[in-house]
Amino acid sequence: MRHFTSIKQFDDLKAALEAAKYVKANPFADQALGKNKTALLVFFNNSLRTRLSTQKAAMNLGMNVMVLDVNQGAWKLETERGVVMDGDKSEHLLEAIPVMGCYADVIGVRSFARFESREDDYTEKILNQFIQYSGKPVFSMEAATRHPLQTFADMLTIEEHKKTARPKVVMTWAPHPKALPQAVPNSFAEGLSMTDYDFVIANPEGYDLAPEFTKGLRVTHNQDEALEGADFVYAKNWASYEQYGQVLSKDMNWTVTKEKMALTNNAFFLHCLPVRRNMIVSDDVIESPQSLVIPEAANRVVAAQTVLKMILQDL
Ligand code: AN0
Ligand code: CP
Repeated sequence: MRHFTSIKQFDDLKAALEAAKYVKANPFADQALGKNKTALLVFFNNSLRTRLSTQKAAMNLGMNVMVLDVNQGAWKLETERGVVMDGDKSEHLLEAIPVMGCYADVIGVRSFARFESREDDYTEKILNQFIQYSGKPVFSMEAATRHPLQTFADMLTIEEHKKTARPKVVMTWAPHPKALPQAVPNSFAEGLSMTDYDFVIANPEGYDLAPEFTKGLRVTHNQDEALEGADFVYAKNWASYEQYGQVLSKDMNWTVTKEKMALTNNAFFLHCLPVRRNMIVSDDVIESPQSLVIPEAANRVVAAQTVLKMILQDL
C-alpha cells in the first residue's frame, strides 16, 4: 500500500514532476481510475487551499469525496492511550480511525504540530496512527513535520518559472505574531535537497530547523546576504525548533519588502498562503508581477491529483 507523507517518497522527483505536468495538461484523463472510490479528508486544523484543492483533485479523478472536520461536528477525540476518559472527549482515536477506514479507500489527514511535545510532533504521533490503524493508504495534508503536497506544488511552480537550470532559491524566515509549525519549511528544505539548485535558508539565530532537515544545506543568519542574486524567494514563518514552539523574534527587518527584493536577481516571490501581509511580505511585493502565490496555490490541485493518481494506481 502506498502512503504519501514526504516528498522523499518519490523514487524519482523528475518523473514525478513530469507526471504532474501531464496531469495539469490532461486533468480529466483518469476519470475511470477513481470511479466508485472514496477519498476521506480528515482535518484536525483549518484549511482553505488544501481542503478545496484536494477535493477538486479527487473529483477530477472521478472519485467521491467526504470531508470530516474533527473539531466541528465530530466527537471530540482522545489521542492518548491509557487515559480514563472522564473529561470532554467522547471517543478515542483508536476506534475512530478504523471506523473511518471502513468508509474510505484513501484517507488524507491534516494534523499540525501541537507544540505540546517535540517528541510527539516529530514522531508524527497522529499521522502514524492513521497509517497503522486505518488499513487504507494515507496521505498527508500537512502533518506535524511535513507538508509534502505543498512542497510538490512549490517545486512544480519553480520548475515552470525557472530561467536557468540551477536557479538560486532562498527560503527565508519572516515575522509572524503567533507560533507556526515547521512543517512547510522542513518539507521545502527536504524537497530542495533533492535538486541541484543553489539553495540557501536564511533565518534568525534560534530558528534553525531540525538538523535532520538541514543536513548538508546552507543556512545563514544574514538575510540580505542570502537574498543577493536570488531567482526565487520563498518566505515562511516558523516557531523555534530549539526552544520548541516558541516565538523568539518578531523582527520586522525580516519582512520581505521591495527593498529586500531589490537585492535579488528580480526574483519571483513564493509563499504557501495563508499569509499575513506587512508581517511576512509587504503589499507591493505580494501584488507585484513577480509574485507567484496564486499560480502556486493553483498547482496544489495538480500536486494532489498526481499523488492521488499514484495511490489509486497502486490500490
Ligand atoms: C499553517 C502553517 O504555517 O503550517 C499552514 C500553512 C499551509 N499556517 C497557519 O496556521 C497560519
Ligand atoms: N497552503 C495551504 O496548505 O493552505 P491551507 O492551510 O489553506 O490549506
